[in-house]
Amino acid sequence: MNTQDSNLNPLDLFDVHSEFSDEEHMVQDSVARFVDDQVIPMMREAFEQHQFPHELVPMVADLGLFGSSIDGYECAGLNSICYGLICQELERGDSGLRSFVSVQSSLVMFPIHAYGSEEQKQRWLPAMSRGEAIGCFGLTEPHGGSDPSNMKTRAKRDGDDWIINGSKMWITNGTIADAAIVWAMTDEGVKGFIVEKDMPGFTAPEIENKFSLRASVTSALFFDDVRVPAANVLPGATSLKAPLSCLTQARYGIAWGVIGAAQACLDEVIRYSADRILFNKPLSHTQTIQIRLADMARRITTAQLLALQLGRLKDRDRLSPTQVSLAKWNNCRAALDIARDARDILGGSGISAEYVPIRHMLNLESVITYEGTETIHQLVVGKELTGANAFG
Ligand code: TGC
Ligand code: FAD
Repeated sequence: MNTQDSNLNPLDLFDVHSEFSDEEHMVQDSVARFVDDQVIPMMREAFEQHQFPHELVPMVADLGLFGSSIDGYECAGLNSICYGLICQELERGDSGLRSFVSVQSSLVMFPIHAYGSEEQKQRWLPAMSRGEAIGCFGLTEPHGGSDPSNMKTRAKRDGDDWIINGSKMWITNGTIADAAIVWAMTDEGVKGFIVEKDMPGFTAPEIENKFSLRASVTSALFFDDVRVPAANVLPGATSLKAPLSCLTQARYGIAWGVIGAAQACLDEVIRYSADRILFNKPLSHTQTIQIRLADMARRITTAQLLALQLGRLKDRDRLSPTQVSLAKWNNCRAALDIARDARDILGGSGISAEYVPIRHMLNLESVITYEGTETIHQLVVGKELTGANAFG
């Protein structure tokens, strides 16, 4: 944390922290400690090595961060502000780790909890909460992720079973998942299936050579006549609305998470510009740099206040997907712009992994794309304002 003579925290100029309850403070502080002590020291190497840090999984589980919003099934039952703060602190470390937790919590445990049978919940949720089972979420297909209604992966009934054929692309955790929540078109509309890693005909190769989210596993999923028993169909998921409702949960977490990445960049660049002497004075004493730092603080503050209100609406069960779209769009754009500008203020050092902005910047290129691209979220808000659907 940067210290200055003022009482204001440069990373929280509007003291949003004071709005949180004791429980929310406790959750934020414990995740922050974990990120400072365990995550940050290893993330640079994990990113450089293109390796997901598996050793963090039991620690994340011990902190109760998987499925933290779920009540019961060995989950923590925390409120939405707590979930947001968890994402924010994790992403201050690295977007790849936040992605891992987002997928497990919002895209795998959430649909099992919301749409699964009691037997599915008992089988998967406690194991996932303990980090003993890992999940992934397969919605995007190679021909175009923005329009999941044009889904080509198909499931056909065969007696009591279903046979799945098709493929998914860009799937976080795919290669390391024990269970994949797979969305497929059927004669009865879109359904959700729990595909288990050893089911014959199912493969999940890792996508190599990424320049973004290098500490996260991203995979393709292939289904070649995969036979899935009826017991693995999510009974409550009966249309595209089911996977889209999962996206709302994950996008909510991202709107909070990216604030952490932006804070890490601003923190770094405030320190760097104070120490860097150019033309006989610290870089931070120039008007242009101060304007750029002030602009970063403005964007972070706006993002924090948006996220806070979003969380309050969610906890009152009054959240609309349009509000989540606006926040995901605004906060990802803010974080990416901050990371890019922070990289530039560092000059040549900005391209070195010794400083955090370039890693956050590269990660945020994925974060602004996945869970709905910026354009998709702009069009969701446009539809809300005009009543006209510009997607069709
Ligand atoms: P549309 O006709 O608008 O909607 C169909 C039904 O679904 C409802 N709905 C939603 N419900 C909850 N949450 C949402 N976000 C919802 N969006 C729509 C809608 O009300 C309707 O309900 P009903 O009762 O009328 O049937 O559907 P559309 O086909 O026109 O699509 C709209 C569009 C373009 C917004 C949607 O397709 C979309 O969001 N596209 C982007 C796809 C996307 O974001 N994919 C993300 C894949 S997962 C991922 O990226 C994980 S990254 C993981 C990590 O963190 O590492
Ligand atoms: P496309 O849909 O082909 O879009 C290409 C471009 O066209 C974009 O710029 C887009 O904004 C623009 N565009 C689209 N529609 C319009 C329009 N109507 N008007 C104007 N422009 C438009 N998916 C999952 O299902 N599960 C995961 O776990 C997952 N993890 C991911 C992890 C990573 C690292 C990445 C990069 C992606 C992940 N995704 C995942 C996929 C992600 O959701 C998609 O990449 C995203 O939805 C965009 O789909 P696309 O890549 O096919 O791009």
